[in-house]
Amino acid sequence: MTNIAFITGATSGFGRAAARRFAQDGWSLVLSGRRMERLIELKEELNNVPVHIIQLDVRDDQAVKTAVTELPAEFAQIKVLINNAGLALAPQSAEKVDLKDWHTMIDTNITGLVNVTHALLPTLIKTGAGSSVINIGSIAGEWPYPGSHVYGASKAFVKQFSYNLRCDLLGTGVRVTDIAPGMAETEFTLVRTKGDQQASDNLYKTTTPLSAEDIAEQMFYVATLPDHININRLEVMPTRQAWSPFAVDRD
Ligand code: NDP
Ligand code: 8X3
Repeated sequence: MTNIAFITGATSGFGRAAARRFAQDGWSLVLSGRRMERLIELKEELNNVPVHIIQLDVRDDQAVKTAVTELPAEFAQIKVLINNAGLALAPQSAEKVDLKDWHTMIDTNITGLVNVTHALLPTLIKTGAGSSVINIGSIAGEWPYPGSHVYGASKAFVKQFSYNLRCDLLGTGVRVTDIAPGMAETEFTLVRTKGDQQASDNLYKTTTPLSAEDIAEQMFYVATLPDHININRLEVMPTRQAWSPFAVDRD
C-alpha cells in the first residue's frame, strides 16, 4: 500500500519541514494551508513524490469535509494525519487581549483540529494497523506561563483529545500521538506578535531554539515506528530551555 500523509499547515514551519521529511522517504503527500502560492511552490519543490495540494482553512468544517471527500483516488487512503495547523496570538496578559484573538485560537487549534480529525477518522480506521494521527500540541499545553492563556489551554485540549482518541481507537490499529514542542524557530512568533520581526528575532537570538526540521524528524519517527508501538506524548524542548521558579506576589 502507498504511504500517504495528510499535513495541515504545510505552508510554513513544522508542516513544510514535515512535507520535505516524508517526501525524502518517498511518501505521497496531501498538503494543505490557506496560502496557495506557498503550496504551489512546495509541490514544485517536492517533484520526486506525488503531491496533492488543497487551499484549506481548517476552521471551515464544510470545506474540510469536501476536501477529504474529493481527494483523488491515488491520495484517498491516508495513512498518517498530521494535525499541525495552529497559532498563538496576543502574548500579553489575559485582560489586555482582544476577545477575537481568543476566538481565533480556539477556532484554529481546537475546532480546526477536530474538523480534520473527524473527516479523516473513517479513512484512518480503514487503513488500520500502522496508521497514525499526529497532533501538534505544545509545552504550553502542560506548563502554564504568563501570556499563554487561551493558547496553552487550546494545547491542553489537544493533549487530552489525543489521549481520549486513543481510548476510542483501541482495537483499530490507529495510533495517536501528541507531539509537544518547546521553543522552535518558525514563523510562529511573527504570527503571535502580528508581524513584529524584531520581537521574533530577539526571541530566538542568543539561544539555540529547536528548528522546524527537528520536529519534522520527530513526526517521521513517530509515524514510522513498528505498528505495535504508540508514543502517547512526546515533549521536546531545546536543551537551552527549562522551567522557572514559581512567581510570588509580595507586599
Ligand atoms: P508557522 O506559523 O510557521 O506555521 C503555522 C501553519 O499553520 C502555517 O502553515 C499556516 O498556514 C497554518 N495555519 C494557521 N491557521 C490556519 C488555518 N486557519 N487553516 C489552515 N492552516 C492554518 O508555525 P509553526 O510551524 O511553529 O506551528 C505549527 C504548529 O506547531 C502550531 O500548531 C503551533 O501551535 C505548534 N507549536 C509551535 C511551536 C513553536 O515554538 N514554533 C512550539 C510548539 C507548538 P496558512 O497561514 O498558509 O494557512
Ligand atoms: C509554542 C511554544 O514556549 O511559546 O507552543 O509556548 S511556547
